[in-house]
Amino acid sequence: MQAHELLKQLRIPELSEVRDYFRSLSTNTLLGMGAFTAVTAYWFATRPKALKPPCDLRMQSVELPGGEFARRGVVLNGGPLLSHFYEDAKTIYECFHRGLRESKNGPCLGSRKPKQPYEWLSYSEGSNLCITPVNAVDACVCVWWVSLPLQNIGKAHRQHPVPPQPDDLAIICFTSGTTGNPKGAMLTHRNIVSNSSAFIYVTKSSCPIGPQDVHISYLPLAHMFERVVQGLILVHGARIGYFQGDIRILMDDLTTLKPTVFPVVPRLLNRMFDKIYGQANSSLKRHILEFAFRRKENEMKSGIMRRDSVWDKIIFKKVQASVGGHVRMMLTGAAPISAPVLTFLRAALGCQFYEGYGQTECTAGSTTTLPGDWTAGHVGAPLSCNDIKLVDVAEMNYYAAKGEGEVCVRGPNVFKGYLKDPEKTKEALDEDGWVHTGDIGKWLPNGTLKIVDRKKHIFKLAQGEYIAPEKIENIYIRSEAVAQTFVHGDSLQACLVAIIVPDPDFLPGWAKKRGIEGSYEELCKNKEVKKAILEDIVKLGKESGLKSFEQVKDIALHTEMFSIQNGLLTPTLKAKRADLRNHFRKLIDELYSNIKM
Ligand SMILES: *[C@@H]1O[C@H](CO)[C@@H](O)[C@H](O)[C@H]1NC(C)=O
Ligand SMILES: *[C@@H]1O[C@H](CO)[C@@H](O)[C@H](O)[C@H]1NC(C)=O
Ligand SMILES: CC(=O)N[C@H]1CO[C@H](CO)[C@@H](O)[C@@H]1O
Repeated sequence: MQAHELLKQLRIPELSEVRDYFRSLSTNTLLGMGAFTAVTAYWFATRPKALKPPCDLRMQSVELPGGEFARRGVVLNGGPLLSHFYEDAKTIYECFHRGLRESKNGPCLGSRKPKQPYEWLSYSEGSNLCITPVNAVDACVCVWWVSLPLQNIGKAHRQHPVPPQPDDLAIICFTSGTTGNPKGAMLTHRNIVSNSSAFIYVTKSSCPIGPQDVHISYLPLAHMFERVVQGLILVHGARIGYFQGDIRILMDDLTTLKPTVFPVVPRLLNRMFDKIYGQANSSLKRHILEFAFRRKENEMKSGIMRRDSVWDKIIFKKVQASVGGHVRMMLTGAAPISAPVLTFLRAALGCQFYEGYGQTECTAGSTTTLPGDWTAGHVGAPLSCNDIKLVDVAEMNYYAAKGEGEVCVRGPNVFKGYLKDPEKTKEALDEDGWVHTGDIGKWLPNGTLKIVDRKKHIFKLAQGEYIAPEKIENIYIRSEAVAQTFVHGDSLQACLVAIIVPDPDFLPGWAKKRGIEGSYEELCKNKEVKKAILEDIVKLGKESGLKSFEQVKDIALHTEMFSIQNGLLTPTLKAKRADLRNHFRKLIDELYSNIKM
């Protein structure tokens, strides 16, 4: 995803701005206490109270009886799983009508032309649009709102819709998975409403959504994540503003729309992080940035989240302005985010920033971090619409009895199966209604879940070591020079290699610091650049605890991004590993033959 426009304006203040701030303090204060102490004292004096969390954060989930080691969110207080939050909103259709009443038929859907303000359709105008089966996005055929037997999809827009029931089909979301043919996951109204409701349930007191809220919609609708957030917005009568369709000018849409709700994906967050750090390019600036971050991090540890501290005023204001200045709630999901990046951006953006975990088969979400828990490195507690259990994966040495294993999810958000594919359905959904996700999780002592590994994409190297390439890729893409990576190996080879797509926006600056200049294409052909990137990712790998056989021995640089269009990514932006392997067969063979020589 290219978002350099969004990031162009992220910067930390010039020294002169910090100086101006100090100047604004009275001379007595400065002489009496020293500027540094003054700032710290101001921060301390204006420190607000922590948010009241929805449960004791030291124990966020409890084990259920039955000997299966299944766990349920503590927020439910021992009650049953939740399938809706509002009595009058049990289907998406009803959610929409509730939004209409809540907002008194206020603005609902907005879009804009270049350099123009947003134009809004009201809820009643929007209902004409929404109550038709919507679009085929990226192969994802999505039937929104209406419930009709499938064979009738084509007719649906012409008929007057029949209000659906909770168990009626709402969407068929085609997930191609990372291997094999696309599978159409069948999701009902109850599935979607339960996920939105679970989130409302935990955030209702800390971050209530209302008609004044604005959501920026720019993620592909193929992401159930985006749809579920839209459900959350509509049921409360808030509004949805669409971006202009070009991620490179998302920045402009953000500052025009001034959204309060901003869902994000890790790739965007990594770019923001790199950009902010990249601009703190003198050691003084870096120290100030680190110092401000540490102060805010300490506040977050005691549950405080805000953006009116002195650190926000002098250091982080620009970052916050770059996303419009009004963001109250952010959500990240869809892929793992590194803990240091999430913690830093929580501090910098100062809004309630939740991390969720889930998959299409569970309607996007199965866990979320809780309000007041601003620690990173876990994905939070089970949502109130599902239980979670971990099951043994003996071949990888994970055992449920030790609190580790494959993550399985059961509850009203779990899908009905894949369209016309009983075999695949049986693989994913067992007889007792548990979805087997293929992710490996681990329970932390405070009842939160940490995703540690992936079951499917595992292979053995020639000597028999197990390799989980996605874990390695997630570490390597943290390199500023790297946009995308594909790590390859198989049981015939003794080591790993990777295809790397360098980041077009960052590579030139990164190489320049190492004394190498040239266009993006030239740099990608340059042996020195390749060597420097290899060294950088291996260093990152080492710092992150990769074993030596988990590190790549050689890489090839490739200039074209893996994308949905060229068939190398799924509609939810995951790597299609088998296709990547075939596509890069020749390069991979060359890499191995050079290593052997
Ligand atoms: C540091 O960053 C500023 C912009 O924030 C830029 O103008 C300047 O050239 C950079 N200095 C170095 C040494 O990279
Ligand atoms: C939960 O436990 C993890 C791992 O022990 C820790 O990193 C995190 O800070 C804890 N969260 C809270 C809110 O105590
Ligand atoms: C809107 C909403 O509630 N969506 C949630 C679905 O589940 C994911 C994963 O926990 C959350 O991040 C979403 O917020």
